[in-house]
Amino acid sequence: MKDFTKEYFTMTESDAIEYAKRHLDFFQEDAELTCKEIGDGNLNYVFKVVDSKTNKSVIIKQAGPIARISDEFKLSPDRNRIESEILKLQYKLAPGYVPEVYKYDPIMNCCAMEDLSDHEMMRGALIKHKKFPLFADHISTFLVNTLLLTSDVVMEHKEKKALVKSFINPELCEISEDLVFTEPFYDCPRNDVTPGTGDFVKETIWDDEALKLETAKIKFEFMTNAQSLVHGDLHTGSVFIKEDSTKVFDPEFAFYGPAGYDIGNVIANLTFAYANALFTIENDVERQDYVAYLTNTIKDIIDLFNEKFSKAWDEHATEFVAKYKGFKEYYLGTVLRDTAAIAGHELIRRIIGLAHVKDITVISDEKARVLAEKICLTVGKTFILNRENMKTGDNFIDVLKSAEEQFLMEAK
Ligand code: SR1
Ligand code: MG
Repeated sequence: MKDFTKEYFTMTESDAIEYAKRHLDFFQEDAELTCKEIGDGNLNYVFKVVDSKTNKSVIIKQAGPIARISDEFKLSPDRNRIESEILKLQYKLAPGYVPEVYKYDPIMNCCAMEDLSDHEMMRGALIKHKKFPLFADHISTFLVNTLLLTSDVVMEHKEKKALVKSFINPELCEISEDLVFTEPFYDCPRNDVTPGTGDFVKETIWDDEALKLETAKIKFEFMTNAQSLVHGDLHTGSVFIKEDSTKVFDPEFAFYGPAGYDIGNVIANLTFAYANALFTIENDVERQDYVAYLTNTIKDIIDLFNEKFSKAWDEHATEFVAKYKGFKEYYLGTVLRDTAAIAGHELIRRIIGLAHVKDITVISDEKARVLAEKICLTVGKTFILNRENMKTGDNFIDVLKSAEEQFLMEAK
């Protein structure tokens, strides 16, 4: 029998059953447990353990020592502590929008949490062109609560600094520094560019010195602006969703960084869904309807974020200078600027860099996929260069519509 209390090892499905029986106070003595490893992310092992008698289930998530996507990434399994701790904190800050964590185990570097099998992964659902009319309301509340309430605007500054220290996440931040901010902007061997998009990437991204200068400024913002406790990887694969419920999970990239990092990732990943819809829905009426749904969702997220942030600031700000006339507007303006900058980076890095998104890779027609990629790159570049002017939902949508128009015209 394996000992889970002495030394870390990576678990198999049968180990996870043993672990659940002996170390989780969750199932009854006579439970008949089955287990399946269901992880499809880039880094971890996710075991779903089910009692076939009662259908009761739990998720055990274990951090492995190397990334699944590539053994070039050696990662401390301590990221599981970061993930467990931030999930517990966000569960309090944004009740209803985060799964419940039952246990964190620092020896096995795993945590046990609520099984959300009645939800589906949002990216997959969007690729199936499903609609979630409550998402904009849910995610904007999640973003305002987790980002504003962990900032110096609201928190006692020494307590906030203690959190900054506890969420120092150097290895996972290094992945983002490389994959999001550095590698997509030069001909890095780790990039993975669709052949038909190659010339466009060279001309419009790699050879554009003005763009590269802006990406350098934004990278340093990412590394030095300890503004809010961010999720750090809030793409649509980090959201479980159903009609009336949204749950944000997988925050192992969490650290104190610019608040716009999370909002920008949400906007960019909805833009990938938008590009997918443009090129995969054949029926004109259905396509226009779904594109309109995504357009409104993106617009609503920005506008609701603005509205709720402003209200939450008035209710919760404790910092003395937060009440100075004009400071809230200035601060919110910088968050939106960073949102556009990060949305731009996410849009570019998922097309050029190592880690792609299914919304785009599932577009089977090569010509259509290249067009979708060019739209994403153009929107991303415009977000970065025009970030100071991006303040409302309409500002974001205008950039999207004009890139779409440009490339659909060219395609005709
Ligand atoms: C090596 S990990 C590649 C990507 O997967 C994660 O979800 C992050 O987005 C990271 O950049
Ligand atoms: Mg992940």
